[in-house]
Formats: sequence, C-alpha cells, structure tokens
Amino acid sequence: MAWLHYFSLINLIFCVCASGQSLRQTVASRPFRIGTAVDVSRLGDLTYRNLIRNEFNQVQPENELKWMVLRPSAATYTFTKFDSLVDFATANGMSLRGHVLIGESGYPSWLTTGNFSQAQLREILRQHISTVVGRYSGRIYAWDVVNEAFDGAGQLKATQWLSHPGIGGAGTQYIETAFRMAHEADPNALLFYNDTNAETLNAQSDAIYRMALDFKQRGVPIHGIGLQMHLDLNGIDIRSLEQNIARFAALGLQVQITELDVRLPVPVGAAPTLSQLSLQADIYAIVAQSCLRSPACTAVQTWGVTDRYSWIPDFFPGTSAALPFDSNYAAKPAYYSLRRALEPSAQLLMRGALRDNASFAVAPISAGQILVLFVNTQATGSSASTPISGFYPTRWQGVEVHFDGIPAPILAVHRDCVVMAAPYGIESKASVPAVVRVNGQASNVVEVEIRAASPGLFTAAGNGTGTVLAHSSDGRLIDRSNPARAGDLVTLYGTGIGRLPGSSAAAVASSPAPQAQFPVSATILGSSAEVQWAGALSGAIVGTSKIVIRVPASLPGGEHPLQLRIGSVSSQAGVTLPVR
Ligand code: 9MR
Repeated sequence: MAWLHYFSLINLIFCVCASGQSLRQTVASRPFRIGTAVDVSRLGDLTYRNLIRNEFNQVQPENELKWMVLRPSAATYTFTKFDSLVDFATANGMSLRGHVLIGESGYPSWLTTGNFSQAQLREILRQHISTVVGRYSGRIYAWDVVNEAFDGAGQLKATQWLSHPGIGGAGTQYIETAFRMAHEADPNALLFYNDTNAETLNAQSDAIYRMALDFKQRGVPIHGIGLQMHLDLNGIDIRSLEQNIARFAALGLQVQITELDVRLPVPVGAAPTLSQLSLQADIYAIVAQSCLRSPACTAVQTWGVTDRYSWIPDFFPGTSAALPFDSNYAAKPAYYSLRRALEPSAQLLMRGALRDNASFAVAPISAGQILVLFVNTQATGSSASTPISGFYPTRWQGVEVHFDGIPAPILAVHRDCVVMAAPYGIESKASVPAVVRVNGQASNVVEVEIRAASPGLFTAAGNGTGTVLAHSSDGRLIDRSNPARAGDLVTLYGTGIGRLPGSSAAAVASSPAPQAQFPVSATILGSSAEVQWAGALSGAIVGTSKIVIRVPASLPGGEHPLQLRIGSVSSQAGVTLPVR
C-alpha cells in the first residue's frame, strides 16, 4: 500500500483500494479470459511460473508452436516443449490459445529453401495443420490460424503461402484454405485471424474487415479477430479501437486482445520515471476497458509477464519495461490499473479525463469552475439536472463526484461524461483527490491540482476553439456575419474566474450577480481591452462567468485572437473574436 499512497502525492493515477485479488480472481465470475504469452523455456523459474499460475487464466506459447521450433525437419515434430505448457495449463485450470499455424516469420530453412511445388507446399501445410491442430483438439480452444498477412496499406504481404510458390489460389484464398484445414482438424476450435497495427480503423484493418466479411458471407470457418496491441506511450485512439471492435462484432466475430504490451523509452536496466509508469498504467487500463465494453471482446492477453523476459529490448533497442511486472517480478502501476480495469463495472478515471468545460483544457482547476469529467457513467441517455430551491444537486442519475470529500454540484450526466462545478472549499489546497461514484461504486482516485483561477472561454462551436461565444450590446450573437464593432461592448462567457465572494458553488446566480474577486484583464490581437464587468451569469450556476469587455476603438477589422488573464493564468489560445 505504501507506494500507492506515494503515487497519490505526485499527481498520478493510482489504485485506491488494492483488492488483494489476482487478475484471474478479478475476472473469475465472468466468462472472460485474462491471458499471457509464455516463454516456455523459462517455466523452470518458479517465481515466473507462480506469477503466471496466480494471475492468468489463459496461456499461449510465445514461440513453441512456430514451425521453427516445432518442425526441425520435414519429417519431425518436437511437441515436448509445448506439451510442458499444456501440462502446466491443465494442472492450473487455464485455457490454452494456439499461436500460430501460418505466421509472418519463424520458418525453418528446409521449408523456405525446399523448392517445393505449389501442390507439395499445400500438402505440407495440410499435414502440418492436421497434425498439430488434431493433436491438441479439445485442449487448445482457439487458434491464431494466420498471423500478420496484411501490410499497412492493406495489401497482402508476399509470402511463400501466397506467391513463392504459393499453395494455389489468389488473394486471401491461401488464408481461407488454412482456416478450412484447421476447421477440419478440430471443428470445435475457435479460429482467429491475428494482426498487428490493425487495432484501429485504418487501411490494414479495413482489408481484414473485407476479408472477414467475405469469409462470413461464404461460410468460411472464421470465429475471431486477434488485435495484437503492441503499444508505446503514444497509446491508442480508443474511439477508433472501439469502432473497429464493433464492426468485427457486428459480423458475429469475437475479438481478443492477443499481445498487449506498452514499451517505455528507456534502455534495459534504466529505471522508468514515475510519470512513464503512470502513463503506461493508463494505457493498459484503457485497452482492457475498451475490450470489456464490447461483449464480443472475450480476452485480454499480455505479451509476457515480467520485464525480465520480453521481446521488446531486442526488437526495439532503447526501449524496455513493457509488461505489468518489472524485472524483479514486482507489480508495476500497469498491473494495478489493469486489475482495476478488469473489475466488474469499474469506473476508471484516466489522466486527462477532467477538463475545463469551456476550453476542454487539462489544467489545474479552480473553485466553481465548470468541468467535464470523461467517465463511463452507465447512463443510457443524457440528462441535465434541475436546481432545487436555487441549488444544483450533488447527485444526479446515480452519479456523484467528490473533490477532497466535498461533493460537486452536477449540471448534466451523459453516457460518457459528467458536467459539474468544482466545489468551493478546495481553493486553499495545492491539490485534492477526486473520485467519481456511479450508483455508489467508487472509481480510482486522481489527484487534481488547484489554483485560484483558471479562466476558460466558451466558443461558438462548443469545442473550446475558434470564434468565441459572445453577444454584442444589442443582444445579437457575434459571428463573421455579425462581427463586433471596434469601441463597442461585447459580452463573453467563460468559467474558472475563481470563487465568487458571498456565494455557493451550487447556487444559481441571482440578479444582480456576484462579481469576480480577482482582477480580470483581456487582450484582443495583443492590445488590451477594458474589462467592464466580470462575474457570474445571472440565472446560471455561479461558476458560469460573464465578462463584458470593450473592443479597442483602434482595432482593425478581422478575426482576432482573444484571451482573458487572471494573475499569471490565461484562457486557452486559439479563441478569436470577429471584428468589423
Ligand atoms: O515474442 C516473439 C519473439 O520471441 C520471437 O523471436 C519473434 C519471432 O518469431 O516472435 C515474437 O512474437 C511475435 C508473435 O509471434 C506475432 N506478433 C508479434 C510478436 C512480437 O514480435
């Protein structure tokens, strides 16, 4: 628990309630598999062995079913290495995934330099698949039948099975043949196509989708798509990943995350920074959560367990530390966040989940500021809250958000976010813990930095950039067809101007509205614009600000950058005011 507390102090995501359960215990009540690739040659390492046994309910050999290991010669099969994993899995009640029948590489030279005819090569493949799949029929529940057949442009890669000499048939026919052979050898095994860099919507995943659609339409036995998920700290576009999972699910296919790891830009042996570990932890969690959000996604499997045994440093020199356990087998933040993500209906708060609702900036927050928190609220639709006797509620649709234990007034609950005001009472702190509760279930805690004011401006498009949301003195909305006039008063709307004296964060602002306690200044095109008034917007929650400025008389026409400033903090860049 000690290091968890430590993490909380340095503004990183951490796990509040270490459940003490293993990953496999966390998913035990559900038909979900949490797996790992195993370096079978290391199974004699008892710490490694025990970690796998305790933490995972699925194993897959990293290399031991590849032709290179299994087929030293055309006539021989060395099953012994893999069989030791089969025994281990059986003894420990784990599912076995088979990897791989047709891979991108890993072939012995007798095969690659054998000058076989198409017919001979086809027969070699048939025998191989029938022998290997047949032998483990009933024990291996799912196979990666074909791995990494497409390139980034969505073209089939050149391979002996396709074209030199090929096994006969053009395009994806060799893949189809392999699936049919595997199905014949074990009609009950789930057959997967597995690939890398095809996790999100792109040319490669489009090509895989077209193949899967074609296979499904023609009754080719395909049951799932494996998304490898070898990531770095750039993470992954979650929306695109979820759309990709959804389109395969719509074909009636399972999806499995098959090779998850997140490499860090540190050479082997060097210690990653806490912020690298924290970001890595977030990425593990969001991948697992994206999978769990789709009923079609049935497994998350890591490509290894401990940084002691990982392919990463050899293949990506200068990087390492990609796995949930470090090289001394200690659980890393990634382990805890993965476990948290696997919990039933876990509410996960990610770095960057809390934003200013006007600018969408991720920055320190201030008392009263209108914020949006991106989290799965389990709400089925969107629902704006209604103030009761002039005060916004602090629980709406079963959702509550607490900052340092103080409940935040809630303005709206949507399926994937909640809009609220930061409560008063946090302004004296440098940082506070934030937690969301959905129907009583608490999320992890994130530490949020506080400052006195954190101005943000609402924009016309509602996305925090472009033309500011503003009215001219005649009450008309300002836009390019109705630009502000030099010398005129303009009303802007924002948030984050700090606690307003004599008010409550939950209150609907009265008329006359309370005024800002901190001096607000404004600039348009770099010249200062007089701020005539700044405070709450009457009729709205107190944290919604109204700022009346005078457009400098000397200002030329054009769409000019506009910023507010309170103390040393400015509103977001990229906001403009059209001036006539
Ligand atoms: O991790 C595997 C490494 O030990 C092997 O040397 C390499 C070549 O066979 O394959 C690695 O595993 C790959 C997997 O089979 C397919 N997806 C990418 C994996 C990482 O390269």
